[in-house]
Amino acid sequence: MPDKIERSIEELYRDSPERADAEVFGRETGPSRRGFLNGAGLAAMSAVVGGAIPFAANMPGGLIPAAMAQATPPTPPPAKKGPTYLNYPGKNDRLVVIGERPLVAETPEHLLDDDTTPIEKFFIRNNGQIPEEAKEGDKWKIAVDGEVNNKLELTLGELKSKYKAQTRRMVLECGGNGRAFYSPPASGNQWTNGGAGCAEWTGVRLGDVLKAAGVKPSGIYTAHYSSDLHLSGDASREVLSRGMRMAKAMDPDSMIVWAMNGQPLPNIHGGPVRLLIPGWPGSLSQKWLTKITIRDKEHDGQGMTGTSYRLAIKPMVPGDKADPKNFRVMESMPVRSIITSPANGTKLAAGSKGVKLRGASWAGDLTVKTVDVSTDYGMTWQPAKLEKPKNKYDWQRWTAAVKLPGDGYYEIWARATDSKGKMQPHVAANWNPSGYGGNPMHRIAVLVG
Ligand SMILES: Nc1nc2c(c(=O)[nH]1)N[C@H]1C(S)=C(S)[C@@H](COP(=O)(O)O)O[C@H]1N2
Ligand SMILES: [Mo]
Repeated sequence: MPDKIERSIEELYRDSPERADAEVFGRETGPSRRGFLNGAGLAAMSAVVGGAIPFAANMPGGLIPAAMAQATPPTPPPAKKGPTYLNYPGKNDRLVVIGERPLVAETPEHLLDDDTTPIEKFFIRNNGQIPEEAKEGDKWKIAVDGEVNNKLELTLGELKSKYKAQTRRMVLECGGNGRAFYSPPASGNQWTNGGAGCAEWTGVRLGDVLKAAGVKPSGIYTAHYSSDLHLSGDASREVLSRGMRMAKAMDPDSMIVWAMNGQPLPNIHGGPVRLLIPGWPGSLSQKWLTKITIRDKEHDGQGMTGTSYRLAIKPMVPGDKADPKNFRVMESMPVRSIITSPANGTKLAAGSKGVKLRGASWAGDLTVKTVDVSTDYGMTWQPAKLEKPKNKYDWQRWTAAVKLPGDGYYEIWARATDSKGKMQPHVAANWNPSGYGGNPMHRIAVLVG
């Protein structure tokens, strides 16, 4: 057995984590009980992760070591060899492409180490074609119609001159962020934690514009429209058209924005003008915004029906068929924390006795109460120093210093707890077919020596 393990354990973990786990930890005592990581299993695991494992005794069975888990999200076989990096004007060449058509790219956690995410590092999510850049942005037209007393048609120039502008640093996060952590795999873009970023957005309150339009009492829901084309090129097919309850539209931080980090909003991020609806799935933040229709019922546009941006009300058996009646529209995003420094896979000099950590955390509509970190597979935890958000919906940066008792392989885990006491789970929970709400603790691998 030892020879076989050493030859194939890495491949095994990529192809069949369950089998690899059984071989390393042993399953002789039955499927629900694991052996200890010792002898041949420990040697094989150490060979794969590249060092002795000081806390091996705490390593949970079924755990794909962080050293290999992050680089290869559990996509169905054949597993990808390595990431494809983005090549796009103005974008960092270490963003990871998770879809080419439409273009989707995520930001590895260690590139989210800035307090404000630079545009070049900000994730990209398209559902359709990327439009040509608008030549005269201020002439761009936005309409407001539906259940309103005064239909509006405004140019971006008028929006800028007639309404009061504000700037907020706020997280934009894809509804599917964390989807790659689901098992069995959930369908959709396999985001790890990088479908999120935190930028300074400048624009006006959506609520001010809706007030000017005079929403009728019957107007209870928004519907968002844009000019991007369906991948098929068929102009009659919607790419994405989502909406929200009026209360969220009237939130003073729900905005129509034209600038990002003080720059005119780049075309790839929806320029010249988009919605920015913080705390809720990114799909509400319509790019290339052309129209908002106020409706007297929940919107039913592209991305509103079936299991799209919907969560299971009652827990379902992972992998099971969905019953449409068991779903509701996803609203606030769940609590999440990421370690932004060091990067996953960092090697520290032999004899290093500890490492300083930096990270970020956020919690949809809520704030983060605590972030804790562990170096011993969750046996013990220590609190991180957590900063206050700059304004509502900003992320909260955190720092911690942890001790590493000897040379070898470590996993550093981070978990956040939101202001209502909900904590990130060990594994992605509440499985749903389209994989929303996956927010397990972030784990990185660090090798000393
Ligand atoms: N018009 C339009 N708006 C859109 C999308 C799109 O495909 N078309 N994608 C949405 C989704 S799913 C997300 S997560 C965010 C991503 O914004 P970004 O590409 O600026 O990061 O934009 C949203 N707005
Ligand atoms: Mo998204």
